[in-house]
Amino acid sequence: MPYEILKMEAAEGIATVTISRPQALNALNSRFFQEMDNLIAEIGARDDIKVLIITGEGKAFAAGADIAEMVDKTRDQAAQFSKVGQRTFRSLELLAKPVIAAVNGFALGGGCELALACDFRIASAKAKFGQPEVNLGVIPGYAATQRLPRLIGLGNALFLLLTGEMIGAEDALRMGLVQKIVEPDELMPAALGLAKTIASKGPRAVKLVKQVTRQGFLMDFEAGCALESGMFGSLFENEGAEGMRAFLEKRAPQWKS
Ligand code: CO8
Repeated sequence: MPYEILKMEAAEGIATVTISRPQALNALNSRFFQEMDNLIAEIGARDDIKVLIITGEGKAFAAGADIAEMVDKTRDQAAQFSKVGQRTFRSLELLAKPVIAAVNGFALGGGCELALACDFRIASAKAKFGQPEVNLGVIPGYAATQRLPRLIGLGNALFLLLTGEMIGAEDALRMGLVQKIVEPDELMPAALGLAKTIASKGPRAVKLVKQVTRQGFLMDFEAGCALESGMFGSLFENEGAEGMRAFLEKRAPQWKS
């Protein structure tokens, strides 16, 4: 299936994917989810891509699920639409490569939920975040009710979910919703800089940090620690040995991808 909404560029180990439906503020429709599924599979299979950046074209990252596509759905169709999106965002979250959301503008509703499924978020000073579903008489359907409290705490999550209020980048930073704010012109250079930093690290260590941290977050503490020890040990059979030896020999490590 050719990509119509998602535009991908890949260079130096970094894939940048731009949601390009600016006439509808990058509202997420069925086609977006089909393309995103294909893209996640493609990036997962490409050894040359170490880090994924997602951003949006124009003044929105994504202004939510496509309201025009949703409006006439029956109860069952709407529940199904929600499940499809949840599955896609979960597979993005489970992708064995770090994913950075470079939030250029409106990240509302499903658009904010997409950002939540990324590993971390950097925001343009112009970015706006919100879960405005209650304004429309609905609730989030792509797991904001689950991810948001885990990420920013129950009080902050319920504030956003219950008021539908749109917040700016500074408030998002204060809540821990974003990790960094930069001037609009600096957004993509900053995202690429962070991606390159991560891509320069031991690739297996990067993969395991994401896996252990994400899995461990949903486990009890002792089980998470046991998972960490096992994965820590596994690195001594390959790149951990190289990284530590390179340090002692005062040279740059030679990673195998
Ligand atoms: N869906 C469809 N079209 C949209 C959406 C959207 N979410 N957002 C904007 N658009 C369209 C507008 O209709 C408009 O189209 P047209 O030019 O044809 O009239 C175009 O984009 C430009 O939008 P505006 O003229 O409204 O631009 P403004 O700069 O004046 O306003 C806003 C920008 C404030 C972002 C405004 O567009 C807005 O409020 N958008 C809707 C935001 C929203 O409510 N998002 C949440 C949607 S619900 C959701 O995401 C639930 C997710 C879970 C679903 C689970 C499956 C069932």
